[in-house]
Amino acid sequence: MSSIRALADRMRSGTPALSAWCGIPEPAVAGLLANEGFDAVTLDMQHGGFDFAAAARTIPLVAAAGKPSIARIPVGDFATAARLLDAGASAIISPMINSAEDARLFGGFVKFPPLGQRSWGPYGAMSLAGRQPADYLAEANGYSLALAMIETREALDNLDEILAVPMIDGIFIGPFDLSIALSNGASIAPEGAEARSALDHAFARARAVGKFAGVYAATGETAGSMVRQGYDLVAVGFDAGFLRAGAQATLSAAKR
Ligand code: 3PY
Ligand code: MG
Repeated sequence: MSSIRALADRMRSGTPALSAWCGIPEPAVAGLLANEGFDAVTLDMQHGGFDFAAAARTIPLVAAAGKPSIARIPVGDFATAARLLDAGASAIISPMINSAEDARLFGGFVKFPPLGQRSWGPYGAMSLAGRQPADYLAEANGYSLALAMIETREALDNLDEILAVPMIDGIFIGPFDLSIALSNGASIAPEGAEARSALDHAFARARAVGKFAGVYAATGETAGSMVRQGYDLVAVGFDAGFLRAGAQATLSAAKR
């Protein structure tokens, strides 16, 4: 099985995926994390330093470790979603999807006709998947996942309509932005009661219609509780945080 389709296959079989989260636009960093026990690596082009060229260089290195890559695109940059899939990404996380119209525009770049309007040119992806054009065209919509980020009040209000868009495979909840939105900018409390009840609501709505539910978790403990709750995809921590935590633990042991 190629690493490209491993993410969709895993989540469809009901086995949750734990993803590392990378913002340092250096393929070696994502490659190192891919060789750890993560099931996938997410490359962040919204708040992380990845541009398309860095992501396209990173995806084959993650695949060399047998792992699928997920990419989060910048807000509204839907054309880049298709280029990342061409380069071999398995899923695209699109931030700030607030309406069914946003979801349709996004999904149209992820799925080939008849579902969407993705244009042909998956040369990196076909090589990584070991597929010929006809096979890839027949299969790609099934394993190129469109995940719509739910992280605003408007997105919560329009959640069922977003979930009903056929090109959308699932949602990915952003607890940080959601907590800022729900408190009208007063606080950032991704673990707070208001954010947790919104998360539970979004999770339940995705489940009710048989679509994937993903979420970002800042810590391993939170990620564990999300996995136990039944989320299909949990992205945890971030590369710079792993570096800092490792450096601080090592130095404090050395200075003890
Ligand atoms: C959020 O929590 O807002 C996110 O975007 C997580 O990455
Ligand atoms: Mg966010």
